[in-house]
Amino acid sequence: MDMTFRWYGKSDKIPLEYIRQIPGMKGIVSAIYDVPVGEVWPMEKIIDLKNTIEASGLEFKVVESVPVHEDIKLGLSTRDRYIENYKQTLINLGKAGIKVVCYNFMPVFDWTRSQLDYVLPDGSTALIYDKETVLKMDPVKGDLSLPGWDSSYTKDGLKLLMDQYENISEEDLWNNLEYFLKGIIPAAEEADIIMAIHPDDPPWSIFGLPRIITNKENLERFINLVDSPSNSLTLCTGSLGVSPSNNIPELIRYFGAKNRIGFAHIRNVKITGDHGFEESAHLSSSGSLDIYEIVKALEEVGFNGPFRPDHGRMIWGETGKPGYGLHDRALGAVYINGLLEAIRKNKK
Ligand code: DNO
Repeated sequence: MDMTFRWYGKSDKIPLEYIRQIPGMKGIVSAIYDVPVGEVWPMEKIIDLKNTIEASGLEFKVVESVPVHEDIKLGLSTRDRYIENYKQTLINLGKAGIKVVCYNFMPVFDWTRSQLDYVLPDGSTALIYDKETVLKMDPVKGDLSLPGWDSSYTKDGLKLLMDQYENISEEDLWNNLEYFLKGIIPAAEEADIIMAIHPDDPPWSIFGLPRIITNKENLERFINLVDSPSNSLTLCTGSLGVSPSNNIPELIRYFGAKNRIGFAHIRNVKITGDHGFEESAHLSSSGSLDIYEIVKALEEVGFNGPFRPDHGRMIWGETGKPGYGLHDRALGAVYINGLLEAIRKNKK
């Protein structure tokens, strides 16, 4: 298991040098943010990013994400051009030595929360999700926008896009995902890249849009769409873990034994009610997930891919990208190091 850290490129206020100082840190998870969704990532930009990362003594381990154009998710006739572009991006990434690409297939919106700076009793702030608040949120009205969302849409553009999804059922989305995978997985295999789909976050429908990468049954359906180790999962403990029916250590053992976990995101969450949660510190006792059992399952199943400590709270006065400050993610990293050391020594 290789410890990695997400870094948002040169505009990230956390310097690579600081990330390198986290004990056990091996690599960076990053992406190119200035190529429009659907276009090919040019080789020069990929190499430039790789060189910047390597100059700090870290490896460029994972791309998170190469976004999937909405025309592909909608199954429009224009999708073939975007699929060809996606394949070319994978070929370019393969040439640069990238081994894992994380992506998602959530219509329109990536991860969604009702509040980004909820104050916890200890004074730290965290991302939370409250069902009633989200039910009242309307992304098409007002200035609602979350950090994980594509901000390139105008309100009218967003409305048009959401209208297009009115006729898309979950089954349609499955068909469109299958079409996409059948197009890109052969290119990923050729490029020696593992495509690791990120679960929907949260793993249920929001704003009336379908979401399908949500639970064990659907993850199983997903890996069977194209039976190849290049068609794998990002096992995100916090995304799947907010559904009490998702038993994370069991999912790790099940999909790990099939060699279909390409990447892992380790984060804790505290379930606060029906479709409600707070993101907590990584420590097991801070949330609803047993991080010890999660790390143990990854070890026992022989997972040897990259993982990253995921979303942290904002602590010690830090400001920055919600979920992606330095301090709490670094605390998560050292906690996971401690768990790994203890688990490994106990095995002997
Ligand atoms: C949230 C992230 C997601 C993830 C994408 C993958 O913090 O885990 O935004 O990067 O869903 O495509």
